[in-house]
Amino acid sequence: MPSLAVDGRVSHLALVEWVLPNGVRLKCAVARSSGVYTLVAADELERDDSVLEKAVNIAAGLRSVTNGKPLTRLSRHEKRNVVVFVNEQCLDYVRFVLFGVERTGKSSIFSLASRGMLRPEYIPTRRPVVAPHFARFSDLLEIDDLSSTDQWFLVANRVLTLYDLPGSREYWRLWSSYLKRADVGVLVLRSTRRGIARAQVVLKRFRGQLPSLLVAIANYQDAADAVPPMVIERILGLRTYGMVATDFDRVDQIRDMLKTVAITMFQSNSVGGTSLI
Ligand SMILES: Nc1nc2c(ncn2[C@@H]2O[C@H](COP(=O)(O)OP(=O)(O)OP(=O)(O)O)[C@@H](O)[C@H]2O)c(=O)[nH]1
Ligand SMILES: [Mg+2]
Repeated sequence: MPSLAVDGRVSHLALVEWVLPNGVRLKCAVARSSGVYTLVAADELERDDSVLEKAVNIAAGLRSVTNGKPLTRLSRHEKRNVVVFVNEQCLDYVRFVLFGVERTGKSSIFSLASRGMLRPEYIPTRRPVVAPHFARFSDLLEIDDLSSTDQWFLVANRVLTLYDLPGSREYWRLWSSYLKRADVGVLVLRSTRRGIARAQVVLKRFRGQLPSLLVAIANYQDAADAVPPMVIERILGLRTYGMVATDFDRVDQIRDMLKTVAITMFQSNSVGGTSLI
């Protein structure tokens, strides 16, 4: 395949597809800059331009990260910088934002999903929190086979990030900036008539600022007067999942729900994730 000048210094030389002995199909882009070749492998669903762009960006930036030194001569610290740089260029993220009025169980859901733990007591959230911490996934590039790595935040080779916002009205002005950048908005509500009414107020107030993919979690399904998720789904007009965020046995359920929604999103965008090999 002929090389194509991208910015005068970097050229992407090839985009090839190959099949591993285990039958997995990969798509690889090779880019060259200052005599250094960069190969980025992605799964077959990823768009060609996305794989090429990653290879070109890494090739273009690598020299400044390594100060022109060969990779074999880098110190531990410099190698770390390379890993961080490549991660940033390669990883695709799916950003979930939990929002909803106070005391609906957002932080309890956040804790269950991200730490696999219950929150011992109610502490009102005062600033947005995100999981996983960067350090948790910055080593992913060193894993040979990501598909065999079972982490709650990995789905189809993408990193799922979960944001927990403070629910009290005084913090609502903060929400817009998070909701605007969200891939998936998760409206958390109590499954009572009053909880539904309060969720409707939120939906109305933030209309026009919500991400196109929006789901609801009907929490407090253990309440005596809990309205079933299917009924809430019809009232709100949103795909709704039932939850009891104080039930430790729901860890897998909440994690599966996040992954299912993320996969639905990829399918509707028909974009695959980058394979970090
Ligand atoms: N019974 C029951 N209690 C729950 C459930 N989910 C959360 N709680 C309790 O509800 C209270 C509020 O939970 P949080 O997760 O802190 O609520 P929040 O939405 O993060 O609240 P803010 O940070 O103020 O916005 C805590 O005492 C939780 O233990 C549930 O499904 N059932
Ligand atoms: Mg909270």
